[in-house]
Amino acid sequence: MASVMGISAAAAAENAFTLTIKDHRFEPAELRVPANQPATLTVKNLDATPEEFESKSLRIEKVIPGNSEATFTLRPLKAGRYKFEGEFHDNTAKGEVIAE
Ligand SMILES: [Cu+2]
Repeated sequence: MASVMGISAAAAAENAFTLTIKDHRFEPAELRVPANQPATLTVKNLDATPEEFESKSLRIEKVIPGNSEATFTLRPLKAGRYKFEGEFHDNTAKGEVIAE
C-alpha cells in the first residue's frame, strides 16, 4: 500500500489488508495495521472447507465458505493486540491484528 497516512477517506481507502486461510492457518498470523484509523480486512479462504472467522475483540464473526472471501470494516482500533481465530479449526487457525 501507499505510504500516505492521516485520517481521511483517502487514507481509509488505502488501509486495506488481506489475510489468507490455507491448510487451516492464517497468513500472516500477525497483521499490523495503523492504530486509530478505519481499515478494511479481506479474508480469503483458500481451503476447500468453510471457516468461521471470529474475533470478539474485533466484533467479527462470519462463516466464509471454501474458496471464497469476505471483507470486513475494522473500526479505528486503539493500539494493542486483537486476537482472531478460525472457529472451525481453532487448534491451528489463530492470529492477531496488531494496531500500532
Ligand atoms: Cu463463532
